[in-house]
Amino acid sequence: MLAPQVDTTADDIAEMEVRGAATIARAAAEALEAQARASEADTPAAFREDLRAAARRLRDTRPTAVSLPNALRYVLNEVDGDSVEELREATVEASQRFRAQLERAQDDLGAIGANRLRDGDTIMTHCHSTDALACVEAAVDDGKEIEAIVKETRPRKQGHITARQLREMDVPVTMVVDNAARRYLDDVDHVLVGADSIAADGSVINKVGTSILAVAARERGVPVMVAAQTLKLHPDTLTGHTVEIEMRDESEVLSDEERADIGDVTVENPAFDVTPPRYVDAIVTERGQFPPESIVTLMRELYGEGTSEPWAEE
Ligand code: RUB
Repeated sequence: MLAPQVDTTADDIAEMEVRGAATIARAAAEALEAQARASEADTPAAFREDLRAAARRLRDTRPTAVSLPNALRYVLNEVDGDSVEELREATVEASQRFRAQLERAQDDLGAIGANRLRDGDTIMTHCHSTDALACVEAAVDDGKEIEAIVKETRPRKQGHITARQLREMDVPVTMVVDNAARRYLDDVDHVLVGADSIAADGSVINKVGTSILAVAARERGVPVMVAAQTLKLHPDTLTGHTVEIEMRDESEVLSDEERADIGDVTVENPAFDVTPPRYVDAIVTERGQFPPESIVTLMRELYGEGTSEPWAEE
């Protein structure tokens, strides 16, 4: 039986009430803990099946951010024990350990990323990334003056969240519409974005619009820095799989009223895009910063040659 918190969390992720790769991972791990606590299974096999079913429900919400399956895998692979009570305890502990690691990784990544930012620098952001903002926060805590040009990020305008959080850090913010980015790149020292997934060849999968920004930044000579904890490394890409790009509802782009006015058009609404490694200067992780082409070494070290699907039905 699925715990109610699993259903609620899955709905929240699907509807983007909970969003952003790291936040989704944390919520998924919390939901597995809730499932373990609520499970009424009376045999270890039934308990494990409950947990797998919960993981499947969470896994099926959004396809692009690999932090979600990586979080589920981390917790499920640590669940060991001979009785339901032992399994329950192991799940709770694994979930809590995962969340503590996530927080530590973001702090460590922030400290490393802050070293790339100098006093007086201006950054340009796209979407909202907690990993990227951890770098700014660490730089500000070091006493550096940082300014930000924040892209609105259509269609969901996650730039507003970024702007609010930067203002909470007292960082001066200039908000621009996405199409104005190139005009302002000359005023910028770094493009700073997060990632939903990093592929084995160093490609960065992030909010749609990242790739066009990175291409424009390269043309203007502005370095592109991607803040992504190792939880964003996509192990399936080691064996040649590509990362699925989520297509979202048309209504995020055109309201019913606008559609009625325009007439019959096809709307495409990809949530993410792929930035090739040649447009990325550095991937900043909690384990150090890497040129994108060398990230595969770290990926192999952390994930081996392939991955399991511990949530699969038996
Ligand atoms: C969010 C997005 C963020 C990454 C990284 O997309 O693309 O840049 O998830 O975020 P959405 P974080 O709003 O569609 O979830 O650094 O917080 O993991």
